[in-house]
Order: sequence, then C-alpha cells, then structure tokens
Amino acid sequence: MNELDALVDSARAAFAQATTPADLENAKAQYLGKAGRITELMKGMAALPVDEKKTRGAAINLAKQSIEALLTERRQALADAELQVQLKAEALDVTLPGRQRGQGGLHPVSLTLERIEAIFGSMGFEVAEGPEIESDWFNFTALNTPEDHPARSMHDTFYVEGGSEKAPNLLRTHTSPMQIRHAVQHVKRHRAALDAGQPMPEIRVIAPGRTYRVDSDATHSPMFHQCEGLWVGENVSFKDLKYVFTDFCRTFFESNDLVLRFRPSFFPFTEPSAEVDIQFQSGPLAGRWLEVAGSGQVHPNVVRNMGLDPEKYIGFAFGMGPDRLTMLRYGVNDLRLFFDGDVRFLAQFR
Ligand code: 2U9
Repeated sequence: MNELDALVDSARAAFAQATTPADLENAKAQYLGKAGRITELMKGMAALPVDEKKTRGAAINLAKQSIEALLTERRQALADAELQVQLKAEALDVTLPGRQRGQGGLHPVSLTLERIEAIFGSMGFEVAEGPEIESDWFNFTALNTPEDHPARSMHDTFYVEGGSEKAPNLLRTHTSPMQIRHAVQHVKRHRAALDAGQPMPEIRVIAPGRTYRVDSDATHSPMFHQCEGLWVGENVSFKDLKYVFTDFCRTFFESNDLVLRFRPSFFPFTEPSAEVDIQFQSGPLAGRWLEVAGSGQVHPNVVRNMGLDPEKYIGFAFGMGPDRLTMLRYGVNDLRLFFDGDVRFLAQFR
C-alpha cells in the first residue's frame, strides 16, 4: 500500500473513532488543517522536479478529496446519530391512554331535590321556583307572621338593600313565599270560574330551593335548603296530607315499613300544626324517632291572602329540609360537609 492510501486509511480510522462533532473537527485538523498531513505533503513537493510535481500533486489531491469525502460522510453519520438520540429522548408514546376528562356529578343535595321533585311529581304536584330575595310581605306578612315575631328580627333574618323601611327586602327564610306567589297566580288564572261559582282545580305544588337564616353551627348553615308543599282544594283533609307524606317518606327512603308520627306543634302559617317524625324498622337508624318535617292545615288568614275564601277552600302544607334528608339517607353527620366544596367528599355521590 502506498503512503497516500495509508494516509486515507488512517484518516478513515481517525474519523471513525471520533464520536462527537467536536472530536471529528479535531481529527479533521490533523489531516486537512493548515498544519495537517495533506498541507505537509503539499509543502514537501516544492523540492520535486516539475514533471514529478504534476503527478505527485494529482495524487495528493486525490487523497485529499478522498479524505474530504470521508469527513462529509462521518459528519453526516454523527448528525444522524445525534438526531436519533434526540428523537428517542423526546419520543411520544402514542399508545399511552389519553388524559381522561374529569367526570362531574350532581351535588348530593341536588340529588335529593331531584328525588323529591320526582316523587311529588308522580303524585300530581307542580314544582314552583322563584326569587331568593323576597319582600317582607311575601316572606312574613302573607304567611300570618306577626309584626313582632322574633323571626323578623335582624338577628334571625338577612335584610338586603332595596325596598323601603315599611316594606324591606330580605333573603327568604323559607320557600313558602314562592307558594303564596304560585297560589295567587293560580287563583288569578281561575278568577272568572271562581266568580261564576264554578270549582277551581286544586293547587298542588312543591317549592324547593335555597333559603337563608342567621345561624351557623354543625347542624345549621346560613344558607340551607327547603322544600315545602302545598295542597289546596275544597275537599282536602289532614288524612290526605298524612297519606301523601307517608308515601313520600317510604319512597324517598326506600323503606316500606317506615312509620310516621304527627306531633302537635305551632307555626304562624298553619293551624293546627304538627311536626312529622319518622321511624325506620330496620337498618342503622331503626327504632329512633327522627324529626323530618313540619306540617299543618293552612291558616285561614293565609288562604285569604291567596285570594280564596277560607270558608270554602282548605289547604294543607308541609315543609322539610333536604339537607337533613340527605344526611339521613347517606349517613352524613356534619351538615357543613355539603357546603365546604371538598371534591373528595362530593365525589362519593357521583
Ligand atoms: C303556605 C302555607 C303554609 C309550610 C310549612 C313547616 C310547617 C315546617 C320546616 C321544616 C324543616 C322548616 O326547613 S325547615 O326547618 N318547615 O315546619 N313548613 S308547615 O307551610 C306553608 C307553606 C306555604 C302558603
């Protein structure tokens, strides 16, 4: 092997040994640089006679071109290798499962409200929803609550701007004002028939929603839920209320042997009035009397405020707390869990 072929071979070996672009540029300098082997050979030609110079020059040039070609090839190989490393590092595994979208769900109290609406809906009750900012008239006066009743004090009720001193606005303390509104509309719609002495279709309505009182501890929240019901007609009685509410409780708690007890009580808007207690015959709460609702015959003054003659029309009403019903149904012992917004708690009801 002549000296130039050996030089090309040694360049090939040197380039192959270079594993980074920097190594390769160093190796290149040894062969093609200003002080490199090719330059040295070129300089060595100076002493040669002219005809030898020509053949020697051509041979060195050929070797130089070979080395340049080897360099280009090795540069490309190193660049390709570097790209492969980078691609591997940044690789996306397209077979990994995608990020799932978080699955939401209804709040447990909303589930209870939906359940209450479905059960009463199946018994012919309409659902009435309306303003949470109420006038003093709809919240208290129309419901036969006297001027000096403690519930009207600022200690118990949130008053809000708007309205006048004589007719202030407030955050409703129960959903009964909505039932007055519904009843007034119902009566207006049937006014002509009523005036002509014809019968009015019965009022059967429930009013679910948010209510507000100045109260806060483990069993009271300043915002809480209520669902009240109203049934007004010519031939409704306590026995109908009792039947409907028993049926509701048994369906709601999925307990056919559940027993109800009506305990005498007092509310300004009903007379007579009764607290409703339930008793489970089996399960973790069996045997205890649990208070779940209030009820009563609608006070004649309230019937009059609907635009009806209390001598002819009689009404029955009940009111319950969906928050408490939710606690009983799911065995939750702190009301505040419902309103803390902790997803770990809420996700259990999804
Ligand atoms: C009209 C007339 C009367 C609704 C009634 C109760 C008794 C009652 C409580 C239950 C749980 C409030 O949220 S709670 O603490 N409610 O005890 N509510 S009678 O009486 C009405 C409603 C509307 C027009």
